[in-house]
Amino acid sequence: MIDTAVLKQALGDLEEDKVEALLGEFIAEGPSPEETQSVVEACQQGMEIVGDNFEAGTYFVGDLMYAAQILTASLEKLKPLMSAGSGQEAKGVIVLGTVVGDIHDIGKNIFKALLEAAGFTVVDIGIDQPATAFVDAVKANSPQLVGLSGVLTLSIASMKDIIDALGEAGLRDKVKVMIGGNAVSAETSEFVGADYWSKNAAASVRKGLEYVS
Ligand code: B12
Repeated sequence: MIDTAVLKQALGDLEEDKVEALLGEFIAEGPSPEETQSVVEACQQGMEIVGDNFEAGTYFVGDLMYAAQILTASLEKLKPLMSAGSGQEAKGVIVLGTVVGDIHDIGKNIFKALLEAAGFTVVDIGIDQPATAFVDAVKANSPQLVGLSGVLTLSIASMKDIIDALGEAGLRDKVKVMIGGNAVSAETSEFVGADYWSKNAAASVRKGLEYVS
């Protein structure tokens, strides 16, 4: 069984070969979706180490980019093992995007992969998306859910603008708004007026299924 603390540190230390070897052994064991989820969480924590080193001035933007590359390659291998639902019949529609000012999309893409595996139709409008793009996508696709992703502190203000704009367009009570990413918390969720917040993609998919059932 994989030692998630070792994996977390290896990612934090940008040891690409070690991460690859650990994941190779883990995948060869035929892990369950739950076991895979704990490995994804360890990767997320490894990225926190990367972020802390960046803040401390020991890592630079190039290191963030390298970490993103290692994480993206790792997640490509883990995604097929992460299924969070039956994935057969259509479950509902969600408009999902990273909010304006923010270009981080690794977490959004994990959430998207899990939503699709659970049977959702995901309208992914991409990164750095303003309120008008969310409003237009909601008008065009009539989703039950809207997902706002953001990891920067400034993303909170963008999330508030987007939710306010949904209100001004008369759409707010037609959708449940979920927010996620490193920047969210109970306080920010209340501030922006979201229905749900989380830093855990699998738990968020379960909540999404609850909303549409
Ligand atoms: C990789 C990375 C990058 C990569 C991003 C590549 C990419 N394609 O995404 C690159 C190099 C491009 C980058 C750029 C920058 N970054 Co950066 N980056 C990171 C890092 C190390 C990891 C982010 C990540 O992928 N985490 C792993 C994923 C899996 O976690 P997650 O996003 O939280 O997603 C999970 C959940 O939250 C949830 N989820 C995600 N979205 C959603 C949505 C919904 C609706 C739901 C329900 C759930 C959900 O599901 C996921 C899985 O469980 C973080 C450090 C950190 N602690 O996050 C810094 C960090 C976010 N970056 C930071 C900074 C400062 C920058 C730059 C400004 C650097 C610069 N000087 O240029 C730029 C910003 C550019 C911009 N305008 O956005 C700071 C932000 C500080 C702040 N408080 O605002 C951080 C926190 C680092 C730090 N500690 O200083 N970065």
